[in-house]
Amino acid sequence: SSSKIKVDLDSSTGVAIMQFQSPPVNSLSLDFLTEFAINLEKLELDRGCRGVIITSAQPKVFSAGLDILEMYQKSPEHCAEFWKAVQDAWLKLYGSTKVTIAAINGASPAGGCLLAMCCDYRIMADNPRYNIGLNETQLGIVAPFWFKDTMANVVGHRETEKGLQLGLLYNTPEALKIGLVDELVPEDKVLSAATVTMTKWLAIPDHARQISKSMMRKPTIDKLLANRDADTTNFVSFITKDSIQKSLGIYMEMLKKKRS
Ligand code: CO8
Repeated sequence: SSSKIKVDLDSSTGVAIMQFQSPPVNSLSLDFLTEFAINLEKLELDRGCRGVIITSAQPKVFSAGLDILEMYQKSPEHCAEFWKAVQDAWLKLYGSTKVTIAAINGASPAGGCLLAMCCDYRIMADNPRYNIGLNETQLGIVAPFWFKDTMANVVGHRETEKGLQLGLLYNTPEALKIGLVDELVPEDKVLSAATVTMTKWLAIPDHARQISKSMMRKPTIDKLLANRDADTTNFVSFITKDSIQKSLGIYMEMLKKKRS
């Protein structure tokens, strides 16, 4: 199968640009997540890489989040395998020792928002049609504790409490206001702005920055590591419920009808 992620490492700067190229909407399928984790692992082990910028090669969408088809009418075994891949991608990105920057050049709901929130810094295209947030409750599903922790670590407890319950998708000025993104720039400047920020972050000695990053994130990461299997079991029993499957089916129909 063709590659869903393109990685270009500039050996002179040590900066890798990772582009999502899984049309139409970069949904996070099992294959996508597996390739993502492998690429991150490779960069992690590469001493010539110091920073990673993640962005989309698709117009208008950064990532549509988890591929709903991986959770709809699938066996419990498949759901468990899928969920382990979601956990693994999160662990690798949230725990990366590299400087990570999200260049959010399109809509970024749910799992797309999660990937962006895992980065050290977020720059979003200032387009009124783009939004970002953990909208899970709108699908009738519940973001797990480590999605919640990741959001709380970015925007604080109160905004997370509102955002999670209401399944809020924030437009770009709202996202900037609550600190869900750090910067808004014109659409065609997202990648260049990310490069400028990367240069600033790379001016800090790696070891000192890495220890500081780990100090901030380790408790959140350790919490999932200590509860990984239980979290998978929880996900599988929840997602395979008839009522939840029904909600997902209705949501998929709504996505399709929206266009006509
Ligand atoms: N999964 C699977 N298929 C998708 C997804 C998705 N997440 N998103 C879009 N698609 C499909 C659409 O159904 C459509 O298919 P088709 O061509 O067959 O009709 C195609 O992709 C293109 O989609 P759109 O026409 O909607 O494209 P637009 O450019 O108009 O809009 C958006 C792009 C804004 C990204 C829009 O597609 C959208 O809002 N998608 C849904 C996003 C969403 O709600 N994702 C939530 C996924 S759940 C998640 O990530 C976390 C779950 C946590 C686990 C919970 C534990 C129980």
